[in-house]
Amino acid sequence: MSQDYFRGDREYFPGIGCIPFEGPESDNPLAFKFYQRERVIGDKTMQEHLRFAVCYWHTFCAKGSDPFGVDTQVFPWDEPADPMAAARARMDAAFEFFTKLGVPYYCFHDRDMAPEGADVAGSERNLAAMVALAAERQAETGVKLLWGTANLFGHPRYMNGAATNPDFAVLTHAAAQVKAALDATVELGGENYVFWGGREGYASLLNTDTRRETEHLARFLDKAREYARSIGFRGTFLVEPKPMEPSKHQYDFDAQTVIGFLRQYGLAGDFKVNVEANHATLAGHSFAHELQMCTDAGLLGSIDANRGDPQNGWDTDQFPTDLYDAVHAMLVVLAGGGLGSGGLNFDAKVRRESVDMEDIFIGHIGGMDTFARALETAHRLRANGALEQHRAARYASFDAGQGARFESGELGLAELRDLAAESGEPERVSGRQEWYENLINQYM
Ligand code: XUL
Ligand code: CO
Repeated sequence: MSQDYFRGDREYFPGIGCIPFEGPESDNPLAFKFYQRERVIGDKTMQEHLRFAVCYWHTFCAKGSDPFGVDTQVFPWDEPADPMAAARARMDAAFEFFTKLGVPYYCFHDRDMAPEGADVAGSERNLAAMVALAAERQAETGVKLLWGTANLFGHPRYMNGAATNPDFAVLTHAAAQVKAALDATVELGGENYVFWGGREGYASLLNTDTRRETEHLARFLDKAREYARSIGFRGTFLVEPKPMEPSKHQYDFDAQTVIGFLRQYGLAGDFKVNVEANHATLAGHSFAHELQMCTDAGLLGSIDANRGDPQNGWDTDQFPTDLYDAVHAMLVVLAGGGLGSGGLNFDAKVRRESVDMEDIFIGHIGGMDTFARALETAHRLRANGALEQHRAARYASFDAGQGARFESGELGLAELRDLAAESGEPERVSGRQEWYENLINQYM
C-alpha cells in the first residue's frame, strides 16, 4: 500500500498497483501491452495524442442493473449510509483508480459526483462540497477534468424533456442544474462542457410541438454559453449526438443534424460535437463516418470511446476493442489535426456479469491498448502516404483546367453541358475499394 495511490483513508483497489507497460509478450492482464504514455508518435507522446479520460458514471456509479435485473456488482465505496459520505468515498475510489490506471483526465455528471438535495439550493450545496474535494484531489494527483455535464435525464421531472420540456417550470430546473454544473466545471478547470440531450426529443409526434421544442433547446444553449463565458469559461461546449434511447427520437440525432442545428442558431464554433462510437452505430453510421462529418465541418470536439454489439440495436457501451474500427477513427482524427482540447473518454462499462473489481481495470486497459495500437498504425499509414495520395488522385480532374473552373464557380450548367457533348462518354475509373481495405490490413 502506498500513499501515492490513494488520498483518502482507505485503499479501494488493494492488490492492484499502478498499471505498468509490459509489452505485447506479457500475459499479465493488469499491464499495458501497447500503451506507453511517453512514447512519441510523430510530434507528440501517446498521452498527448490520446488524452484518455475515465467516466465517473459507468465506472463508479452503475452497478450492473438492467431493465430485467437488479445490481450485480458490489462496490465498497457505497458502504456509507449517508449519501454525502458515500459520495466522498466514491471520489476517493475514483481518484485512486485514475492514478493507478495512469489517465490524465476524467469526466462527470453533477449527480454522479454529488447526490440531489431536498431543493435547488440543497443540490447546489452538495455539489459545491464535492467540487471542493475534487479540486483537492486534482491538485494532489495531477488528474484533470476533460469535461463536466449535468444529468438532465435521470430525475422523474425530466420525463418529458429538460430544455425541451413543454412545462416551463421543468426548464427552469434544468437551467439551475446546468448553471451549477458550469460553476463546477469552471472551478475544476474543465476543458470542455457537454450537453447530451437524452430526453430532448419525443415519444410521440402527436403531442409534441417539435418546432417550439428545438427553438427552446437553441435558446437554452445560447443562455448557457452566455452564463459560462460570464464566469470565465474559456473551453469548448460539446453537443453529443444520439438518435434515440431513452427518447424514441432525439433532436441531436447524428453529427450532421447537430452541425446543421449549431449553424442555424449561431452556436457553431463555441459549440462542437462530442462523437460517441456506439451512438454512431445506433444512427446507422460508422464511428469513422461521424468523425469525418465533424472534421469536414471543423467541429470535431471530443470522443466518447466505446462500441456497440452488432447483434444488438441498443447502446451496450462496451469497451472499444475492435482494432479495425479504431484505426479508421484514428486516421480521421490524425488527418484532422488531432483532438485539440477534446479527448478519448471511455463512456463504457464492464458487462453485468463482470463482477470482480479488477474487471474495470482490465476493461480500460483493453480500450487504451486498442487506441494506442490504432494511433501507431494510423500514423504509419499516414507516413507511408499511399492512401492519401490515391484518394487525392481520384479528384485530379478538378485540380486544373475545366474541373478547377467548375470548383471556383466559373462554369454554368449550359457550359457544363457543352463540355459533356465535346468530351463524349467518360472512361470508367476504378474506385479500388479493395485496395484501400487491404492496405489497412497490411499495416495492422
Ligand atoms: C448516454 C451518454 C451520456 C453522455 C453524457 O448514452 O453517452 O453518458 O456521454 O451525458
Ligand atoms: Co456518451
